[in-house]
Amino acid sequence: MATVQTEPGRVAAPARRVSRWPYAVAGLVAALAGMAVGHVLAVVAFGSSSSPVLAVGSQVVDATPVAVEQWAVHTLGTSDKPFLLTMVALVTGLAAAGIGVVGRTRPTLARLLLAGLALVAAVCASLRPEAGNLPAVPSIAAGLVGLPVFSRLRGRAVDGETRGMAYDPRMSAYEPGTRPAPDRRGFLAAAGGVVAGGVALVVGSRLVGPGKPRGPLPALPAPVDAAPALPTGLDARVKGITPFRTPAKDFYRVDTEFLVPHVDAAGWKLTIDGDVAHPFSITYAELLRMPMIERDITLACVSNEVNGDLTGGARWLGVRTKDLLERAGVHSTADQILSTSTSGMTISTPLAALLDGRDALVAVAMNGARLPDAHGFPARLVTPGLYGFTGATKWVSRMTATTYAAQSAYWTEQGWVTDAPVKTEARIDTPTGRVSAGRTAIAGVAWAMHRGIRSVEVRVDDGDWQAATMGPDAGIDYWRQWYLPWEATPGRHTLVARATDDTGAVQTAAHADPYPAGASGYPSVTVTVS
Ligand SMILES: Nc1nc2c(c(=O)[nH]1)N[C@H]1C(S)=C(S)[C@@H](COP(=O)(O)O)O[C@H]1N2
Ligand SMILES: [Mo]
Repeated sequence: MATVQTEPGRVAAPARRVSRWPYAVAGLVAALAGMAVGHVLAVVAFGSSSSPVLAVGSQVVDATPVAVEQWAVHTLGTSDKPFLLTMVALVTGLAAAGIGVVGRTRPTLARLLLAGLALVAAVCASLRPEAGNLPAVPSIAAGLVGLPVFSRLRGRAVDGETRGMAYDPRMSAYEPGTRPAPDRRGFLAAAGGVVAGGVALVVGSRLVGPGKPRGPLPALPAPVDAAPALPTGLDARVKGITPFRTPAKDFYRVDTEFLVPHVDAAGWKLTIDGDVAHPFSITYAELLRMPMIERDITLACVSNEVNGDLTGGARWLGVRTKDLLERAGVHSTADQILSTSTSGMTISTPLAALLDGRDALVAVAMNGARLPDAHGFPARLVTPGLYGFTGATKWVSRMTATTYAAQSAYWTEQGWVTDAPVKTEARIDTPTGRVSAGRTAIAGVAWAMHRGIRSVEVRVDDGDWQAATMGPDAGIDYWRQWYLPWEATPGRHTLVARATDDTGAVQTAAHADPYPAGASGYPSVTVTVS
């Protein structure tokens, strides 16, 4: 029970229960309305990175300790971004609800605090490396919309509360004697209307949204050096095995972007600069006129846990990275290429890996089609043998020859290694969980990009290592499928695998976490046979 304090000499109103919910709702709805308007304004006019929610979320990601980010990638996979956005909206909404309750008795303080939330978003948006012009505008608009929404809803909440009460100066929405009739329905209608309007705005902006019209694009060229037909894999013969080639739609995705960038190829350029004799820029059409090669290359993410699924094999079409670097004339002082994406992401690649003759590409197509937006349209790096975070910059727009001493990339700042050859790993795809007794197959893939896979062995419980049957070999930069027929007997069994690369080295049994140089250790699964 709360009593209403009154001025000395006034008759105290009968004590009664005061509901704080309408004030919380007022704060929450005001924040939602502001975030919706700010988001829509950002997406349609100022660049999505200036959306208040996205800007705060991006700043949170950048400030997140690596361990937490690792956890997020593994626990949530690529849904870590929608999750983070929801969290930002939720935390902001909760904070605003709390501010709304404060506003019951201290409306000015509440308005200042709400303005403070908008200010935080404005600062975050302005700090984004990919910020366009006037990045603070959507956040300021969020505040300009949120504050009056809050004042109106708070006014209605006060109406509802002050029915039959003595005038309380702290609840001073109205002068004594001028209070209108309480209006609970009006309050709910107003709050509901604001929420519905916000939803309509966000949904509407999705429809007209960021999909910039892409004019007719120049056709993809035929490769001057085509890849041989990919041999038929074990896909049809072994149930549950990873397909030999990963369709683009199933290809794992790892990046720091909230919204997949939609790059307008007509306005895109790739610039090669830094410690070079002849810096230059080329357009998409010019890039497509350069000689292209086609290669089957497997990509792996350094964040992939042992037996994890952050790997994929695809056919890439692209210009040799080396051709571009040679045209620019990289000075011998450089030791890295710092590549930058259209949204300001930076990735370091050891220069040596780009010049040593491997099929490092600036790729424009994947599995015979233009790169999907999620995988880097209009162009990305693909560097066989290096984890994606050092060799596979998507939406690449600049490649700067420099040194590790002079400039460091996003993940280098977070303590990940800079020289990151992919570790030899086998993965067990099947069986998992429960299987019925009888003949089945233990199967999976193994990779050791740029060394190649020679063999895989499997051990059941404490038995001997048994040689698996190997699938076709599509070159040292591509993974291999393998399987071992198995007579499964009832009970619990532990299956372990290990791969040997083409140099004859067996993968290490030593466990390592993904951070900072990639996971290692034998993959192991426990199955129940019945
Ligand atoms: N611009 C940009 N490129 C990027 C990243 C990124 O965050 N931004 N992530 C890298 C990482 S960690 C990996 S593993 C690969 C993944 O490529 P994919 O999403 O096409 O599978 O992209 C790399 N290229
Ligand atoms: Mo990665």
